Amino acid sequence: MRTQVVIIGGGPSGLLLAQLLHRKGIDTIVLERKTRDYVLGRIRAGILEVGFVDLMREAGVATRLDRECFTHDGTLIAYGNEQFEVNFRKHTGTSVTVYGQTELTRDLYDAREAAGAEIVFNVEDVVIHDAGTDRPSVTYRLEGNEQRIDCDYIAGCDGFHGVSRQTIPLSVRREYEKTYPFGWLGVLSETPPVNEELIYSSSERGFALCSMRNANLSRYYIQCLLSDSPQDWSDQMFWDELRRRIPDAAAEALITGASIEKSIAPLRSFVCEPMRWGRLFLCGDAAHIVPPTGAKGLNTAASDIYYLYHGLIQQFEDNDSEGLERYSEKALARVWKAERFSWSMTNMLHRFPEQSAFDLKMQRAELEFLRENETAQKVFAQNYVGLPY
Ligand code: RFL
Ligand code: PHB
Repeated sequence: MRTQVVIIGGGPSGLLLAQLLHRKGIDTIVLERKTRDYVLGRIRAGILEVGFVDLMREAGVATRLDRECFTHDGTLIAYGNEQFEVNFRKHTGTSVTVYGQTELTRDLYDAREAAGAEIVFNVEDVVIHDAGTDRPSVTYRLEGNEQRIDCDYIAGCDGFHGVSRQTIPLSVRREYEKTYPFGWLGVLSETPPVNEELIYSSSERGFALCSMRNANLSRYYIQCLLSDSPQDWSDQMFWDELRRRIPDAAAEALITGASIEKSIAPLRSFVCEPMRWGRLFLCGDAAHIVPPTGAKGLNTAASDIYYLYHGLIQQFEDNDSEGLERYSEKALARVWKAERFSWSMTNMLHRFPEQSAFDLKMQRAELEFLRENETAQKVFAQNYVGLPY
């Protein structure tokens, strides 16, 4: 088999790139290790920056998103019983979009199927060959048979545990990592959201977040121990703990119900440099991870896709390799700023096991400064809605 671009990973990064390239007449084959239902069963991101929404529109897959999304002009930040709003529109003239990763992935799968373009599910043993040469290829096993695709370029969109990053030799690859001593326990429930805007809440008992997917689907998170498992938390325990960590008015307004999904995610910051090796380009979680506090994971994947998409167009349409050569540098410049914002928001809002009384005072001073200072709010808002590409 032969194609122009092999895309490893059928998550949002891989599918978005595939759809954008398809619209420009560039052939791709997407290889996905799992099934479509498995990928759509993962409940993850919910907040999209304007850059992401623009790419969905450019890919021609934003009809349902534009119809069903919520637009949020600000977010609430709470500590103890205090709360304040950071207004994005006032400070940046823009807003963020609430639309679940599950829904946008479904839209991308539907578009790929409607276009009759290829996604190979259930692939095993994917191996990248000769990425450092002009003739790369990818082999994999499907139902026990070895397959091979020759191609011009490879996009490694296979998430944190994929094979693409590991293909970059250790002599070239540099990895930066920070793990946090806690996780997030998330619950999805068919209940109306507690508030119109998200509430990021720092409490003595740990962090909590009130988010949503639609008018009757809420997403809540609480900071938990890394040793916890979702089975340790009954629905009742979860709702009781959430109520203790959010301001009284929200706790009273909270409508609870049966959880339809409950999972724990560890928090990690991670960056791999470079993001390109020869004809292999890493995108999204394959190259970098942020703690979810700033809602930046999926949005940073989108900026990678933007740079790679434009680099590939420049190469295929104008035979100009400048965009591809500068891919890693451009993507990383934006990634590190999203890493910094996610790290600082995580530090500001969570309880850490070894925190001293002094550390707690520092957190409180930072929250009060943000509440009182318009310039600090503007900086927060600029980062939250997304830095320019
Ligand atoms: P994904 O989604 O992990 O997809 C990678 C795909 O590659 C497949 N794969 C392979 N396929 C073929 N061969 C192999 N060897 C393969 N190995 C793996 C996998 O099966 C999978 O289908 O990566 P991608 O596409 O880069 O997308 C990244 C996003 O999923 C991620 O950054 C976000 O979910 C992060 N995130 C959030 N991001 C936001 O921008 N806003 C948010 O509000 C937000 N909330 C979150 C989040 C992540 C969370 N968790 C669970 C980590 C909330 C949470 C709780
Ligand atoms: C979500 O709705 O899943 C969500 C929202 C904001 C975040 C993280 C997750 O910062």
